[in-house]
Amino acid sequence: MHFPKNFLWGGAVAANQVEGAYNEDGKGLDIRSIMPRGIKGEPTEEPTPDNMFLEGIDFYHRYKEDIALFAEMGFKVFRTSVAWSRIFPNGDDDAPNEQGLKFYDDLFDECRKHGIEPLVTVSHYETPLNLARKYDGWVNHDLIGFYEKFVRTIFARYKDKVKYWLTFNEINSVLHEPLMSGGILTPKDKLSLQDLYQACHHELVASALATKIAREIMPQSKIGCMILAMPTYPLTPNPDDIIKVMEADHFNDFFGDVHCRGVYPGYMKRYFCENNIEIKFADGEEELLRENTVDFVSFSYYMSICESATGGTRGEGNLLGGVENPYLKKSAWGWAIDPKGLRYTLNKYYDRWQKPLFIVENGLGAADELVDDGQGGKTVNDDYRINYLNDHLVQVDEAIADGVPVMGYTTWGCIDCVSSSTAEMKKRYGFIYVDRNDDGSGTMNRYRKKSFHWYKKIIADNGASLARE
Ligand code: BGP
Repeated sequence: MHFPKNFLWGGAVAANQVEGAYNEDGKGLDIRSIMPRGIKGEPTEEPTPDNMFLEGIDFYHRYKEDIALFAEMGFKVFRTSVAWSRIFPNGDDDAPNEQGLKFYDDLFDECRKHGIEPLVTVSHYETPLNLARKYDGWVNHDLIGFYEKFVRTIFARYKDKVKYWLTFNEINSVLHEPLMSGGILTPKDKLSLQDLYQACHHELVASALATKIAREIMPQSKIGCMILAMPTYPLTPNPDDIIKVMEADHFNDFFGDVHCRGVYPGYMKRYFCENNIEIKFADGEEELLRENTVDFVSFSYYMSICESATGGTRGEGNLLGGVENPYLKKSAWGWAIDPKGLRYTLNKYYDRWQKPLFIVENGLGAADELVDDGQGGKTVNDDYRINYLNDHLVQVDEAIADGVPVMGYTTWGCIDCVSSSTAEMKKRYGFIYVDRNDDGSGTMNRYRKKSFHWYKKIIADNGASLARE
């Protein structure tokens, strides 16, 4: 195996999917408070009792127990986010909420106590609801100022506790899910391309600004962008399919290109021109983008898709969707399982951007069954999850052997949490089972799954015991 000695093994969650305590200690509402069906249903006017995000898995009160379990597995790194509305309840408040700041002080201290390095996403699908209602989220240029205030506050506060930061979760997803990703309340079918791409511009500028501020406040820090990676394959060798793939890739690579090169690529200028989109750059924004490119590129990887110029069956799946690949099996939620696509992505991204890469999400969402473990306790025999993770990690190893610098790997939902797209508890990713059900029942007790013990071993021997075919 080729994993470097200092490889950052760990797991990932996001505040809105685990913390719960949605209105405690001065927290304001965020867009999740009105998304009881995730992206599969209409937002509600106000929070409703069937909304699983409101209580999450009660991580807010149980984080010590959970971090102890991560430490037991040997985590070197734990990725979570700072809930913006815990710090600035309305997003546009004058002063931060001290109780919110204190919570993350304690959380990061707890990680450090166990020798776990926090990896923190500044904005992970949890824009304060007031910013969505009053400003239509990132469509409005003012969001840059509110975000700037948020990052200055948390960078100054946690500069000695957090070294690794990500500016926006899956920044490219705003093109597909404007509310979840960009806090944009205007329905997607009514949102103009002009406003959508202007919102992207505002996020890109805010990301560069965060990078600049991080370098001023904490020169030792490492700042990354975060991209939803979904390799696109041509359905056939027809050159029309190849061009279709190239164009589909451009809409995702655009975000990495700006983050790594500091300028808008020519293909986007062409697209803007042909679609009467005129991106408004405020004074200084061009320099800001150029001078503040990222230290590393992080991404989520779950599946690949195909594209075709002439149709094909469009499959279920992760936010971007695409044409089904006849060579791949799918998860119970319709996501195509493609470990080799991860090696391909790592190579492609490194060839393109020449920056260290960090896989900050990967995993299998499945409906687990809690059973007796034969020793008086309970467990889940999740061999399917072990196989999925094993096969993906073998491909990470292959990419490292190809010469790609990979900083680390954090599995998604290392403890069961509320699904981002469907708002279900039933879709579980964790090494740790949480007794919580979609009807609101359950004790919230935690149980180690079979994969818990498997991952512990993989971390302990730095991947040496991964199974090769
Ligand atoms: C990504 C998000 C995560 C996450 C994951 C799995 O898009 O960054 O927040 O939840 O996908 O998706 P889901 O929870 O919908 O299965």
